[in-house]
Amino acid sequence: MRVDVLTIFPEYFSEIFEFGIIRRAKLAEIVEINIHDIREYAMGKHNMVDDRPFGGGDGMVLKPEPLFAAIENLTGASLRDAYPMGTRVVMLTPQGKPLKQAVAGELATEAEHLVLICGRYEGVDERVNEALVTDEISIGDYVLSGGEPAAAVLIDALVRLLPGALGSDTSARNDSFSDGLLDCPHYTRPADFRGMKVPEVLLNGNHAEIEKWRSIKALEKTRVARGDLLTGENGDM
Ligand code: 6GU
Repeated sequence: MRVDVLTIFPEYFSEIFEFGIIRRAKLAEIVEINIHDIREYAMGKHNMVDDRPFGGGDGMVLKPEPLFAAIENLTGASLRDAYPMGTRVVMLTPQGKPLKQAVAGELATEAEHLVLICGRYEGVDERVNEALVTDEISIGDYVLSGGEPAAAVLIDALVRLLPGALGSDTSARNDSFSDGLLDCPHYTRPADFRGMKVPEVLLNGNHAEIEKWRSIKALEKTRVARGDLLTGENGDM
């Protein structure tokens, strides 16, 4: 998968993809991540990327021209219907569809080339969404000052789902949310730490018993922390 990130703060990403699974996936050429400064596509001697909102109001709005130029350069098209197959242009915005494991799974499977636009809190000219953006995504019901942390979250969630990115292919299947439940608790040595003991069932080597215990604990955790996942009160889990 190729990922291009468009941002006005490229330095934000200088080290964030240099650790753990993402770093390994890059080295194994499972994913290529390129960071682009929107300002490099800005016109005029002042390289203006934002301007005051029509109709008045606070804050600045990202101008359409630099984003159209950047997307045209990265995808070869400036209309979303003309992108090559497997190209998705994602706007990170609190107005987007909530990111869920199923959304990450769909993107990881379908997208070969992903262009991520980091929006600003104040906004992006709506013509970018109308003409260029295939998916608007939010990472949760809270406001960030920009889409950069959200882009990093989305990339992390996607890369670990790409074939070969994880050590064993069972690890992603057992994650929280992959079956609509939170993950079960985990323990490692020592079996007795300051009098706090690891549950006996995990020590006896009975794998059927262990799986049963894990299912029960996952369900228990889910009921306590995220009852909405069980009642279907939550949208698309
Ligand atoms: Cl994607 N962007 C911003 N600015 N705030 C957010 C968000 C994105 N997702 C949740 N809050």
